[in-house]
Order: sequence, then C-alpha cells, then structure tokens
Amino acid sequence: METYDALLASISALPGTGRTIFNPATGEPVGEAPVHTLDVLEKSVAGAVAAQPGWAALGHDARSAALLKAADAVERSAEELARLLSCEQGKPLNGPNARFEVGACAAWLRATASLPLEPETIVDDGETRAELHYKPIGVVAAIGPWNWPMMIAVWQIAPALRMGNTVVVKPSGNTPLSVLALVKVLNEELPEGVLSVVSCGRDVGARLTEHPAIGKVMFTGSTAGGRAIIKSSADTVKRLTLELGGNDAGIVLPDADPQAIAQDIFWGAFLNTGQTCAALKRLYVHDSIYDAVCEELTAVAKAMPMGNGLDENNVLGPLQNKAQYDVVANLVEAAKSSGARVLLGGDADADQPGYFYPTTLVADIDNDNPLVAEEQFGPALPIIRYSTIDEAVEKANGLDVGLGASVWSSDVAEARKVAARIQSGTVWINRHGAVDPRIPFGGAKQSGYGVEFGVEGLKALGVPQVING
Ligand code: TXE
Repeated sequence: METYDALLASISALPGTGRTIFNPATGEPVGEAPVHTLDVLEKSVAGAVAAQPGWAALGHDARSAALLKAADAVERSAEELARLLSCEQGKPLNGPNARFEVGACAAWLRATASLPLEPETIVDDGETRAELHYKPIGVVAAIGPWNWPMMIAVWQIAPALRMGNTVVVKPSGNTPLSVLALVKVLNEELPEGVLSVVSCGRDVGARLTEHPAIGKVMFTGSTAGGRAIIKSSADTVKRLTLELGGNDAGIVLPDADPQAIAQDIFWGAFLNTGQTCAALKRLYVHDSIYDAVCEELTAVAKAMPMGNGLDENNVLGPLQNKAQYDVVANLVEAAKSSGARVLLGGDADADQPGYFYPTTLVADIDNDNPLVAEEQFGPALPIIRYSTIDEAVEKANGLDVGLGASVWSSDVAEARKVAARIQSGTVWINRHGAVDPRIPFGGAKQSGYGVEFGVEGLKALGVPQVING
C-alpha cells in the first residue's frame, strides 16, 4: 500500500510524455498521465501474448485465488484510489460514488472469482457423449469510458483473467490516472504481463481493435465507438462484447405511491450525477399521479448537495468534462425554448469553476423533444405524461437503444406484465440500474450485444469447445 502522493508520483514517473489531467470540480491539476505511443502498445500486447499460456495453465482455482488477492489489494488502497477517482472523475467520495465504486471493484473481483463454471454434458445417450468446455481466447483488449472508469475496467478485466486470458486495458483519455492506479494496485498480486495498461489517445488505442494478437475486445462506450470497433475488428474476426449505453425509460404505473418511490427514482436517474450507462433518462408518469410524482421528486432532488467531491457533505458532483457539460446545457436549453416546464435547476452557471450543472427536472415535455429522444448523460431528467399503458410502452420502445428500463408500481405482478413488453436488456421493478455481479447484464437494439456478469458473462470470455466422442 502506498500513500496517495506516492501512488500519483509512481504514475507520473511511467515512461511517456506527461499529460496534465485536471480536476473537473476545480480546474486544478490532479497529476500527469503518460501518453503512450504505438511502440508501448506493441510491447504491452507482446507481453500479454508471452504471459498468456502460463496464466492459462494455472487453472481456474489458482486464477480465482489471484483475483481474491487482487481484491484484498484494492481494499488495502481503497481510500487512496477513491480520492484519486474523486479528483479525476469528479464524483464525490461520499454517497454511491467514489468509495462505492472502489468497493464495487473488490466485490466484482471476489464474485467473479467464485462463479461456478464446470464442463457441461450436453448429450450422453450411450452412443454419443458430448461435453462443452470453455477455453481461453488469448489476449483481451479492455476499452473503457470515463464515467465509472475503475469499476467498468474491473467488469472487463476480472472475467477475462478468470477465464485464462491476459488483458491489455485502454482507459478513456479523460480518466487515465484512475485506471493506471487501479491496475498498479491489482498488479501487486498478479504475475508480470498478465495485466497492462496503454494510456493513449483513441487513434493509438484503435490499433488494439485490429491487432492480430487480440482475440476479443470488451468495449463500453458510445454507440458510435462501438460501430467503429465492429468495423475495425472485422478483418481479424474478433469476438466482441459491446456495452453502448442507452436512453433508459422508467414507467410509473397509476397505482404507484409517489412518496415511496421518489428517492429510488432519484438515484436511478442521478447516480453519478446522471453519467451512468443504465441510468433512468426518461420518466413516463401516468396522468393521475403526474403532479404528485413531480412534487415528491423535486423535494428529494432539492435536498441532494452537489459540489466538490472531497467535501464529505456532497453526493452529486460535476460533469466529468466540458463536452458532456455542453451536451446537457444545450439539451436543457432546447427543452426550455420548446415551452417545457422547469421544476428544478435548468440554468447553467458558466461563471463558477468546474463543470457543475445543477440538478434539473423538466416537466410537461413532448416525447420527441431532444432532451427525451437523445441520451443526456447528465443531471437533467425529463418527465413525460402518459394516459394509457399502451402509450407508455410504445414511447418507451420508440428509440433504437435499449439497455435498461424500469417499471414502478405497488403491484409487482402487474409491473412484471408491463416489463415483459419493454425492449431492453434489463427491466428493473421499483428500482433502476441495480447491477449485480451474479446477474447477466447487456443491451438490446443498438445498446450493444453480449452480456457481462454471472456465468453467462464468464462464458463470453471463453471459446466454447465441444469434445464429442
Ligand atoms: O465515448 P467513446 P466518449 C456515451 C455518452 C457520452 C458519449 C461520448 O452519451 O456523451 O458516449 O463519450 C475509446 N477504437 N457514453 O466520447 O468515444 C475511447 O478512447 C478504440 C456512454 O467518452 O465511445 C474511450 O476509451 N477505442 C458510456 C472509450 O472508447 C475507441 C460511457 C469510450 O469513448 C474507439 C461513456 C475506437 N474506434 C460515454 N472509439 C456507457 N456505455 O456507459 C472510442 N474509443
């Protein structure tokens, strides 16, 4: 375990020209990240290729034991990692934010280590005996975003390693320090070459998606990024898992209790200040309880402090970067000029330091308004009125993405019936965005393909092989 300053100094000392990373809450420098070139990428891939047979030969039990030790290492450095994450990403230490994310890294490593995966006997009828095994793929590229940089890296790394692959990680250029620090800590317990990071721009990173030595790309990011990776990986027929974000709908049925659901709806939408792939981004509320839901949600939202993440009082932070800040501000402006009613927030304060956009709730907004139809990925929630369930389901299904969704009701059986009609990879009932390392998670439509987590997620990091005879 190192002190925070020693951890940052060791990252700044890595080879490669330094690039200063700034805190999105203050504009102050956080540290220096290396800028890796293609040579470094080639060395990392070569190291991963060399280390892979030995890592695979260890077998599931030894690899799981290493993942458990890596989880211990994360816990030993938890406070230093959380502080760095808060300074670089902006999310507060407190609330379901930086400490929570570091805790999730340890939890996912442990859960992934303990998932059962035995060969399956598919046919055994006296004449044919066919068994299904899962072999390592080889070297996996893990390409991640800036919203949950550590947790999503672990979502990609842990199952890949457990299955006997080695991994080269390419973090987002917005949050390289968090991932470099995380990998440094994980490597306290992993053999050399098994896990490395290339801290580079997207042009250099793109090489991973066409590199002949990479067998699979795990990608979490934008739909445009996913499309580019499908194309660049085609020549080498790479396996892909694509988690491409979405624009999740929540449907509040007429029998829901507005007061009882308001807090959970708030966190479903505003987790990580709205910068969450499976956050609730469009809320459909039945006409009969529309005003009550708006009122309760406004009361909850008003009480949630936003500010510098190192201040323990805060549970909401800034947008991570200027581009995302502009997306949110422009979408809210467009909603306002269309005549939608702002219940809370809605006025960007460009004079304050940092990319803070106020918690914003917008009511009486049309379904085709850009704030509804486009993924805002920030702290602004449109609330749309509906009068029949058919109408709500049609609107929820009306986009070409479908990662998560939720149904809110006092009658779980009724909610399940509505859930079955929604086109998304997950539908939660009376909560939103609650991911779990035991439960498969993935997208429908252009939210991507393949699943992460659970035994299904492990299998996705292996090559199925049938032994027949
Ligand atoms: O994502 P990108 P960005 C959404 C969100 C946000 C938008 C853009 O709406 O506004 O995406 O964010 C790497 N080959 N999400 O620009 O561009 C890139 O360097 C290789 C949803 O950050 O997809 C970075 O490491 N790598 C999302 C990562 O992919 C490539 C989380 C994501 O970058 C690449 C974040 C290529 N061709 C943003 N193109 C979610 N699903 O949670 C991009 N990258």
